[in-house]
Amino acid sequence: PFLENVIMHPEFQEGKARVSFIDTHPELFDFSRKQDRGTRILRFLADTTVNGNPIVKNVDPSRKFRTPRIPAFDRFAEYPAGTKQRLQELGREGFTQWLRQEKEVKFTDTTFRDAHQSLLATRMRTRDLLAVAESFAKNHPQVFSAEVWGGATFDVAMRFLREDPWQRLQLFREAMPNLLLQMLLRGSNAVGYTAYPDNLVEKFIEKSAEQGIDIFRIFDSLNWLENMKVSIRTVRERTESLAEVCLCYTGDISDPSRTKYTLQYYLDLARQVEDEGAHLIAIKDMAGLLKPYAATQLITELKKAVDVPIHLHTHDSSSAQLATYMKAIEAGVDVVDIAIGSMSGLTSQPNFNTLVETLKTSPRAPQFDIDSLNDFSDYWEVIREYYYPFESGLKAGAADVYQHEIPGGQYSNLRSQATALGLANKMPEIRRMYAAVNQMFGDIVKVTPSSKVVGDMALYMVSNNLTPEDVYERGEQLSFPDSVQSFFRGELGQPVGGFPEKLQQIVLKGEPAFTDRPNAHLQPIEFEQEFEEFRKQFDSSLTLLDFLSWKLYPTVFEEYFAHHKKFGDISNVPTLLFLYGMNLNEEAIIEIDSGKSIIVQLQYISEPDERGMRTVNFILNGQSRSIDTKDRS
Ligand code: 3PY
Ligand code: ZN
Repeated sequence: PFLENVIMHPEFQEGKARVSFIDTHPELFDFSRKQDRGTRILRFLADTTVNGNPIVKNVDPSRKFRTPRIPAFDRFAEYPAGTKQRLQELGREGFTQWLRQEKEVKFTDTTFRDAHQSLLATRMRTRDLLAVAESFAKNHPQVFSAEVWGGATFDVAMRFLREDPWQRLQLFREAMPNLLLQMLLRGSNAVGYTAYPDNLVEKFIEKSAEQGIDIFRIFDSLNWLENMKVSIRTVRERTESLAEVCLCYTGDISDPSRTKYTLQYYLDLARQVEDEGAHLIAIKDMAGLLKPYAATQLITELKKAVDVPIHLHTHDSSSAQLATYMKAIEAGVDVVDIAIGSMSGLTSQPNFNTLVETLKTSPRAPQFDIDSLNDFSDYWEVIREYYYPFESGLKAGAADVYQHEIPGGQYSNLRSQATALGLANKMPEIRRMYAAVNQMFGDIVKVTPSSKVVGDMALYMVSNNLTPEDVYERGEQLSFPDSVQSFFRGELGQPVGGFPEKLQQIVLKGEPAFTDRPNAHLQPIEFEQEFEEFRKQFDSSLTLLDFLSWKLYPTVFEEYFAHHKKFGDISNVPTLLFLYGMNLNEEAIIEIDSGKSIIVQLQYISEPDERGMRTVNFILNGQSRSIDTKDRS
């Protein structure tokens, strides 16, 4: 094993190993750790092959997959300078001034975050995202920013993919040193679904900036500015990054019968957000409700009302949003969010490639190499197929989004929640109930986590055959979902126009509710002491980043940690093996550490014995190895 360690070492392979090499690399003697890693991966492969990956339902064994092609790039070439360097040169104020004066419209690519969150329930693994990150950054340095982190990715990475979310960010930073990296931050809910102590949110922001985030897109799920102030201030004062603050868009400013979220409402909010210190303002149209002519109005008036650049985000659920972008671009929007062709459309962002082509001869046309963009689209088309069990089943844009107002990112999740409750056939009823619940709640802004509250209530009512009248009449006897109770207790903050009092009383049954910031009531974290306790409880090698993961998602982190102990770091197991296990005689090369790989072949699986145990036989680096695995079927 010692010789193997030497030969497999990247310095040795690149011919860089010198006489002192063996002395300066004590890990070469670390045989057991490496073997142990191999064993743990075999354990994972055996378990997944025998029992399937628990995150995958409805496997179609006849599916055929293609091999993805990474668009060509020069691994040894320097990265062309991009917005990252421009921000460093100009500083934050200079940078936003430069942006406002640019004639070309700028593009934020969401392929690495929102697109797969909205199309594939966030299940895309780091490995498949990272495979094209360097190529993308080298081929398309004109991109304004890449959204790579935040939203649901933090939770899903640990909960379902058993990956470390921080590592994903670090890898993106390394692979894209020339582009601004952007994340979605749920204000006082950080990357979670609940309020956290202010000093946890602050530390999270500081560490995220340190690990590579340049733009924090901050929103509050009720558009309650109070909930965003800590985040805005932290980004401004404790980092060099940009605070991009959201106006979440709901309703329809072009419909005079919708009197709650009017043009004036958004202009007032924009001025407040600017006064609070936003470097940029994002219109976060999470459900894709901003219609083309409404975009003309909104962008034109916002450009007059505030001095900061305007960034437009939408979801193409209705399939009308390319038209919205054309109108917004005509009206002077500074940046729009798009996703690579094969990862665009439907509940995801509008199509990057198509927008480049349609703008080609227009005065604000951006300069992108369309052939290369199409190569990236081909890559994603192949990779997307690997994740077919997570598709939402939506086949075309649907105009009923203007009625139900379900965010693109929630759509596919709601369907799987409904399926889990045996309500898969009731999606039309659920969508209609979602709209009815929104009205019962007083017509609220619906985006994570407030959208989850509306979704939970709709599922609860459909599964219990309840109408809104039933809730008002018999509500005292009903016990509502936790998220609904928490919402009415004010734990997400205050909705625009306040809570509907009657329903609040019915849900809370006399319990008191907050009227101020819920975070202010939470005990601050004692970082030094709690971090020490955390290391004692789990492992002394864990870092402050792990501690933050645990503080944000205690149970999810604990499960992730236990999985890691049992199966090791599985982030480099190829995705088809990770999701579907191995076929007999299949061979795979799996990197277990940088530059160190194992070669695994599946040879044989025994019948289960009387305890339900199967023996799974592999060849690992040429040697036979067997793993006993419980068959849980
Ligand atoms: C999230 O919070 O994850 C979102 O994408 C909201 O749109
Ligand atoms: Zn979105």
